[in-house]
Order: sequence, then structure tokens, then C-alpha cells
Amino acid sequence: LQAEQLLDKALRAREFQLVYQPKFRCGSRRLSGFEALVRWQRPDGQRISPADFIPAAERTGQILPLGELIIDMALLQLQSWHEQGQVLPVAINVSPVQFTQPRFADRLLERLARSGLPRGLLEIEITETAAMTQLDEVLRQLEQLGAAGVPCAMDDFGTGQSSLTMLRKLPIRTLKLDRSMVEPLPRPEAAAIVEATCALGRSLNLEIVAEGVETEEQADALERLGATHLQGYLLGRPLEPAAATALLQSSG
Ligand code: G
Ligand code: G
Ligand code: MN
Ligand code: NA
Repeated sequence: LQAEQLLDKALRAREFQLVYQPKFRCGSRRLSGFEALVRWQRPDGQRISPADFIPAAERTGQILPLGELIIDMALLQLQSWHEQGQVLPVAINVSPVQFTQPRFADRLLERLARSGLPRGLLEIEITETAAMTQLDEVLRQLEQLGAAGVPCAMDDFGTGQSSLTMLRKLPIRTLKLDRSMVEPLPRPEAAAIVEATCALGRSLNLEIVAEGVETEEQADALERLGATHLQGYLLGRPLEPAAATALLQSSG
């Protein structure tokens, strides 16, 4: 079967699930929120990586229904945590392709209103990509979302895809330092770049989440160099909903 038909069947059969990777505050190392990451498990048990199927879904436009499903799943999870009195923000990854729909922000805000959740619990992460063609449209909708209490993070900062131009233009609350900036820490050249990036972020009043933190040496360096939050296998892998709920409860 073609990728498009496989995805189509998977969308109808709801073969997608979200896992939740925890984020922690620097210093206290207290749990501060989660990033939702989509997973696709086929009925035969085969798992397909989002690194493969997200670009395919972006090419075919299937990222639109898939994106809606992801938003719905994240909101349902947040509602469940909210009812249990346990709640921290959840960030979803939004493809720039979703922003090519002029009513993307309207629809997300409608869903959020219908959920009855307090504002600020749903966040979005966006990666600058070649798909970010209609920059004015992306900007307008990010501003609309921000004004309505849905903060945006710039994902994968420090890769070839992210630029200082976007940092200046996009209304964002958070910079996410790409794993490729974190991996070579604490080597001095890497530390110098991270320190300068954190200083830039601070002067723009941004939070700085370091991604892909795998070692205590990296975590120590990031805390020293000015990151505000840590995310990565050292502190927590992406968790199935039940495990994420247990983590929330135990971090009271
Ligand atoms: O979770 P993992 O590291 O395997 O993700 C691989 C890639 O897929 C990353 O670039 C990540 O941002 C992207 N990705 C994961 N979940 C989602 C999602 O729910 N929506 C979008 N648009 N991208 C996602
Ligand atoms: O592009 P984005 O930053 O959304 O993608 C996050 C991806 O990175 C997810 O697929 C997640 O599974 C993966 N990831 C999260 N933490 C780590 C880590 O500490 N090390 C590595 N190698 N990958 C990670
Ligand atoms: Mn992300
Ligand atoms: Na990233």
C-alpha cells in the first residue's frame, strides 16, 4: 500500500496515541510540564516513527486531520488530569502546514473553549521549516493564539532550520535548544554557544528549554549556562498516559 493509503486507514482506525515527555525546572529539578509526542502502532504491532510519517503526512495534507486528532487527544488528557486536580501544561507539536489553514487558530481556540480548561495549560511548539511559506499567516495566528493564552515555543533552535530572523518575528515565549546543541556539552565551544544563546533568550524574556539531555554533565552545564528547563532521557523518557499520570501524582 502507498503511504497515503496506510495513513488514511490509520486515521480512520485511530491507530495513533500520544506519549508525554516530562520537562523539569533547572535548579529545583521539579516537574514543570510535558511535551506530547505522537506514536503510531499498526494493528500488527509494528511501530512507525513520527520522523517518517509526519513528513509524509505533511506532503499529502493528512497532517491536517492527524493534527486535529492530536489536539483532541491532548485536550482529553488535560481534562482528565484537570478533573483529578493534577495539572501542568502540555505542549503539542504543530506543523507549519497546519498554519496554512487560515482558521487553524480559531478552531484550536474553539476546541479549547469547549474543553472548559483554564487557559495556559495547552502550549504549542513549532519548528521553522521549508513548509513555513506563508509567514504572515503563521505570524497572525501565533499572535492570536498568544493573546488568547496559548503560548508558543520555537522548537529545534540551533539547527539549520531555525533562524534569528524568526526569533525576532515570531511571538514566542520559549526557545527549545535542539539536542545537537546539548549533545557536545560540556565541551568549551559548545558551552560558549549555549551560553550566548541563553543570554539572547533571557534578554528577550524567553524561557529556554534544553532538549535531549542525556547526562548529568550536560544537565549541570545547562544549569550553569542559563537554561531554564531541562528535557531528555536523563530526567524522563516519553511516557504512556498512565505513567505520566503517576509521575504527576508523585510530584504533587
Ligand atoms: O518523538 P520522536 O523524537 O520520535 O519525534 C520525531 C520527530 O517527529 C520530531 O521532529 C518531533 O518533533 C516530530 N513529532 C513528534 N510528535 C509530533 C506531533 O504530535 N506532531 C508533529 N507535527 N510532529 C511530531
Ligand atoms: O523535534 P522535537 O524536538 O519535537 O523532537 C523530540 C524528539 O526527541 C522526540 O522524538 C523524542 O522522543 C526525542 N528525544 C527526547 N529526549 C531525547 C533524548 O534525551 N535523547 C534523544 N536521543 N532523543 C530524545
Ligand atoms: Mn518538540
Ligand atoms: Na527539538
